[in-house]
Amino acid sequence: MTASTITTSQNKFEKLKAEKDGLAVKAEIEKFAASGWEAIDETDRDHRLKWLGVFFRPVTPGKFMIRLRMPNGILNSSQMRVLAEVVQRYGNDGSADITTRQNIQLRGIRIEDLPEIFNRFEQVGLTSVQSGMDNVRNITGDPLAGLDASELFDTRELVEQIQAMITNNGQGNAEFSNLPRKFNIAVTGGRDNSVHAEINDLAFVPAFKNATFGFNILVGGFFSAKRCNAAIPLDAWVAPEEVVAVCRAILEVFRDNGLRANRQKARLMWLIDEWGLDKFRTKVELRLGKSLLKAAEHDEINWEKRDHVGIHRQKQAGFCYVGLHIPVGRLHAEDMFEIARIAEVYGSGELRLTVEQNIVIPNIPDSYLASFFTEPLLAKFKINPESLTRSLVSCTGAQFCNFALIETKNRALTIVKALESELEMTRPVRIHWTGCPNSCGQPQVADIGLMGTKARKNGKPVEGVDIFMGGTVGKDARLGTCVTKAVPCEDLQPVLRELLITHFGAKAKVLVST
Ligand code: SRM
Ligand code: SF4
Repeated sequence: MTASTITTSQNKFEKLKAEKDGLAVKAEIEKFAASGWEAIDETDRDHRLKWLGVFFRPVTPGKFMIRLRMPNGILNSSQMRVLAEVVQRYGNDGSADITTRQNIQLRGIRIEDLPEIFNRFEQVGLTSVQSGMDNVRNITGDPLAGLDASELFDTRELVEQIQAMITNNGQGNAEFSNLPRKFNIAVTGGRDNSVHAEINDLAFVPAFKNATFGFNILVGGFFSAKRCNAAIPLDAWVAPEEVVAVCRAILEVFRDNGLRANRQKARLMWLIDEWGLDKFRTKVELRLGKSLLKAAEHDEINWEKRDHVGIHRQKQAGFCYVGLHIPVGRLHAEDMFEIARIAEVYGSGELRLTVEQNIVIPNIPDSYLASFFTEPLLAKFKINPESLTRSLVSCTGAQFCNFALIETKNRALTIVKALESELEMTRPVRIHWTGCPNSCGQPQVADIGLMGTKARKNGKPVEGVDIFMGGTVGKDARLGTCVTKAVPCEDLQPVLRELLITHFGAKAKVLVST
C-alpha cells in the first residue's frame, strides 16, 4: 500500500503521510541544511524528519535529537567514536542518552550538519532511518547474545535480518514507512526475558516444540497514555528461520488493516481486539502463505531477570563481560570516547546496550581485569553501584521532551542518592521514572514506577507523580498498576522511604556521630 491509497477517515498524521511519505525528506537533506531549520516546511521539520530519526525539539528549537537504530543493542568502538564526535562539536549542548530500547539518541544536533553526519553514519554502518513516528522502533535482543553460557539461541543475526528487511538495509523502506502507528519488536533467546518481551507489539520468546528450538509468539503488548497491555500469546510457534517472514506478514497485516482513524486506538492490540485473536492469526497465515504451528506448551523464560552490571564470566573460557552502570543512561562526548577506548584496549571493541540504559563491554580476557579496574572511568560508570542507583531507569523528561509534565533524570538521581544516604537496602528495588503517561520509562515494569503528572500543593499547581507498584520482570512478568495518585515531587522522598521500608525490607541507617 502506498501513502496515496489510504482512504480511511483521516486524522492529522494520516493526512500528512498521505500528502507526502515521511521518507521523501531523505532527498531534501542538503536543501534543509542549506536553508537552516527556521526555513524548513513545518510539517517536514516537526514530523517527516522523524522518518530519518531526526527529531525537532520544541524545548530546544534549532537543536535537534537524532535517534539511531542499534539492532540487538550492539555497536562497535568506531561507531561509538563517530557518535562521540557528532555530539562533541556542540559543546555543552551535545550529549547522548542510552534508551529503554537498547538504543542511543544524540542531542544538540544542528540541521546544517545533517549531510555530513549521515555520511559519517554510513561510513561506519550506522543508520537512524525509520526510528520515529509510524515505523518499527529499534529491535531489541539479548544483550548477552553469543556470550551467555545459558542462552538457548544467539539473537544477533536474526535481529539484524529483521532490521534489514524492515529498513531495506538501513536505506529506508517505503513498504513499511506508513504503519498506522509505532510498532515494537523484541527477540529473546535467553532465559531471563532481558528485553521485556511482554511490552512489545510483537515478541519472540524461546520455546521447544518436540525438542526443536524455536519461538512462541506474543502480540499486542504496548503502553500508551490511554491504555497499557501486556502482550498475549498468538498461540503460534516458529522456527528461527521463519521469524523474518512472520515479522513481515504481521507488519503487512497491521499496515493494511490497522485502525487509522483515531491515533489513540491505532496500536496492534486494538486491531486484535476488533478482530479477535483467531481472525488475526488467520490473516497472518494468509499473508505468510502457510499455517502457523500451535505454540509450544510452555516457553523457556524461567529465570529472574539479570541486570548485567558488574563482572561476569562468558561462555568463552578465560573471558568476561563487564556491565558498566551509566546513571540514567546519560553520556557526554568525553565519556563516549573513553568507553570506545576501553572497549578496544581491554575487549574486542564491541559494546552492548541494555534496556536498563547501561553498557556491557564483552570479551575481556581474565588476565586484563586487574588493569581494567584501574581505569578512572569506573569511578563514574561503576561496576558495583549502590543498590537503588543500580536499578534506576528514567525517560528523557522535561529537559528535552515537550510531552513531559516533570523533570525526570536529574530528579531521579538526586532522590535516589538521598534515599541511599538514609536507608540500608536488603534487596534490589527497580525504580523507573517516566515524565508523562506515554510511559517511555516503563513505570509499569518497575517495583516502584513514578509517572509525571500535575499535582497541587497548598492550592498551587506543582510537579507530581502517580506511583505504580507490582511490576515484575523476567519469568512470569506482570505489569504494575497505579497505587497512589498525584504526590507532589517535593514530598516524594519520605513517601518512597516509607514504601521501601514497608514493602522492600529497607532499614533506616543508624547515623553515628563522630
Ligand atoms: Fe517513547 C514518544 C522518548 C521508549 C511510548 N518517546 C516519545 C517521544 C518521541 C516524544 C517526543 O517527540 O518528544 C520522546 C522523545 C523524547 C526525547 O527527546 O528523548 C520519547 N521513548 C523515548 C525514549 C528515548 C525514552 C528513554 O529515555 O529511553 C525511548 C526511546 C526508545 C528507542 O530507542 O526507540 C522511548 N516510548 C518508549 C517505550 C518503552 C519501550 O519501547 O519499551 C514506550 C512504551 C512502550 C510502547 O511504545 O508500547 C514509549 N513514546 C511512547 C509513546 C506512547 C505510544 C502510544 O502508543 O501512545 C509516545 C507518544 C506517541 O507515540 O504518540 C512516545
Ligand atoms: Fe517524553 Fe513522556 Fe516519553 Fe518521558 S514518557 S520521554 S516525558 S513522551
